[in-house]
Amino acid sequence: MRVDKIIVDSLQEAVEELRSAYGENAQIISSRVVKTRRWPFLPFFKKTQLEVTIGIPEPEDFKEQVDKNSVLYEEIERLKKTLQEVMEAVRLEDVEGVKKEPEFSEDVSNRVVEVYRKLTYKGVRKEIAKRFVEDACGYDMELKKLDFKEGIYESIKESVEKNVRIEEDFLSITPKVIALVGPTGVGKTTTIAKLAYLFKRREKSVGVITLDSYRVGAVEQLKSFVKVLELPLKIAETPTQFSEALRELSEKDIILVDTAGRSQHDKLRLNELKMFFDVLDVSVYLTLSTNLSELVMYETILQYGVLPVKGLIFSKLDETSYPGSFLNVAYRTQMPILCFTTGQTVPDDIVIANYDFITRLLLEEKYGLRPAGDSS
Ligand SMILES: Nc1nc2c(ncn2[C@@H]2O[C@H](COP(=O)(O)OP(=O)(O)OP(=O)(O)O)[C@@H](O)[C@H]2O)c(=O)[nH]1
Ligand SMILES: [Mg+2]
Repeated sequence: MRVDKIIVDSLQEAVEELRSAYGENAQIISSRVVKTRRWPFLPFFKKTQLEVTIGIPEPEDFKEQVDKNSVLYEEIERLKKTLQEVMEAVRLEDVEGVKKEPEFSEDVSNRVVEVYRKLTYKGVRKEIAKRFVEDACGYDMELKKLDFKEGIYESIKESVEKNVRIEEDFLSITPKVIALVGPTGVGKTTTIAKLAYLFKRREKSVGVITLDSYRVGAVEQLKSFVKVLELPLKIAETPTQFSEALRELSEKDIILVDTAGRSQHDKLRLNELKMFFDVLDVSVYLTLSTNLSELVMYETILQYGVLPVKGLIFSKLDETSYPGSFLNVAYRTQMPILCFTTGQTVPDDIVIANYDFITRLLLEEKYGLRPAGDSS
């Protein structure tokens, strides 16, 4: 990819100029305000303009990775359509409330009703809770009702396995490059540190790259983590520097990539990130804080759909009273969950997604926040 700079009056102008000269694949990497002379011979009359850094892809850069990502993007497009409808339904439900309990297809046993209520109490939407308990049931000839096929825990776990996707064997499969993206302050950097520790404990070699050199203190925060773990850290500000850093760390089993938090509404900054991930083979995970409302989580997934997001991380589970909302999102999007984070402590407060943990989270009064990381 070739990186260039242009001076324009507005971002709109930059986008138009870029598209007409280089087509859809050219992207804006960053922009800054500059003062330019209105007339070269009169130094005092200055005009405020934008200096925009643009990336012009070379054809060979894109081909392979875009082919790979196109399947992912097709999935994301399908998901976006479903999410629009889901969001409308959730909005209505939140505003008007659902007056009626969904009807079960058959009469159900008392313990099924009890578990159904527990799930809804934890924030699982009624129709989703119904689906989860029904999938865990069979018809009991003696009771002449629907009842759990086995014990409550085993039955619900089976249902969770059927309805929720997780990244299986995440800690074992290497080599790979994993990038965490998401809104500001959701816990990306802390999660990178926790993941680095888990991989290291499994005797994998780990390198870290940060694309976050904007926020004051961001690099220092990461430096303090990697220093303790004795890991190499590279800082990349442009896609070219990023591919250079990846090359330098190519001997590692795992490369973890931290990014700057970006509001889901900031399209320009999201498109900057796209430049980094469309060209190189990176597994991108979107981090969502579970204390966000479910609607905001859907909205964030929609807006982050400009990136090849492969799966989700649910952070700050310790801060939510309704852990069920993550289940609604995971069920409705069918995006695989990579991990949960459960507190501020590095490296302990992380759980690599596993069906046992999710089932306990749904059924137990107070879920066990530890041990978990490495239970897979
Ligand atoms: N309660 C709780 N706090 C967390 C968790 N994970 C991270 N935090 C805290 O959230 C704050 C932000 O964490 P960071 O890791 O810096 O978040 P970030 O997404 O990298 O933030 P930006 O880079 O600014 O976008 C810190 O105070 C963390 O200690 C968690 O699972 N639970
Ligand atoms: Mg950060």
